[in-house]
Amino acid sequence: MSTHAVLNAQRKEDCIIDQGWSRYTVDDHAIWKILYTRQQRALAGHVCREYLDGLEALGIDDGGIPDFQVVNRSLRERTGWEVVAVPGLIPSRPFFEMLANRQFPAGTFIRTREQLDYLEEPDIFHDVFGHVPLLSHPDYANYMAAYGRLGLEAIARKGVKFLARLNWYTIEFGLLRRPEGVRIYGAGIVSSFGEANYLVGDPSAHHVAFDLDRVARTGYYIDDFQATYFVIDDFRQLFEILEARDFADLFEAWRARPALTPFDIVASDDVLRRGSGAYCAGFPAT
Ligand code: HBI
Ligand code: FE
Repeated sequence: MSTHAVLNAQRKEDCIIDQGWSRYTVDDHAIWKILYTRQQRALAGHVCREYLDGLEALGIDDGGIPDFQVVNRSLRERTGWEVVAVPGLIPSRPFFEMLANRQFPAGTFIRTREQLDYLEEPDIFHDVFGHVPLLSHPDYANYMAAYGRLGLEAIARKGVKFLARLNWYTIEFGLLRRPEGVRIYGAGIVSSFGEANYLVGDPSAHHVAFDLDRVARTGYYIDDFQATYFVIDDFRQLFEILEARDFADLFEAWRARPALTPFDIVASDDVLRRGSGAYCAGFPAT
């Protein structure tokens, strides 16, 4: 199945390919090891305990690119999730349908040595090192499936833009509040050397307590570090918030409110840290 065909696929079955684990080269595995080792150093003391437990439970380590079949044996047992191989970004409908069915779509290619710090499309390191470990945590696993169900509703109600924001500020760049300080859970931070160091060391960004309606109206820059990070208390909170809301009135309510930029702070915000705002170069918000 060529990538082009996948881009037009509307059924999730048409997007799934074979990972072809035996085809990875020694250099592919060496690039995984470089990325893994570097991120473990950047994340030490700042990533949430649940993520580290997931890495260990699924046997994801610095030994090389994980074999989805091996990962899935542990993952299915724990939360019923499985990792399925796709050629890259897939259309929203099969994407949400997969999540609703506890299937996580992961790319199979790994970035080159020249792309260690940034690449456009999510590669297997972003998808598997960044996203997969937390799928072994029951509450997070439930949230991801609920997110997929809400995504299918969003397509029907022309609200995918709001789901993209919810994805961005939780699944990709979310933080957890802990007594000892915030802890990282978002895959976009976990898998990025630059953003992990920025999050840990730079005072520019705001930290605001998560609020579903607030996140749904907040735009984001796809190729810049975050000007605001949203902070949850625990994964159960995320799941229960989605489950508690009636989808029908949700999209109407979100459409009625004007969008915010990532820089904004509004009166209703529970601001945990007001950032210095010095950093962000600012790209057009989405
Ligand atoms: N496809 N493989 C893949 N991975 C994603 O994260 C992804 C996608 N397609 C659509 C999509 N994300 C977005 O629509 C959501 O993030 C909202
Ligand atoms: Fe991602």
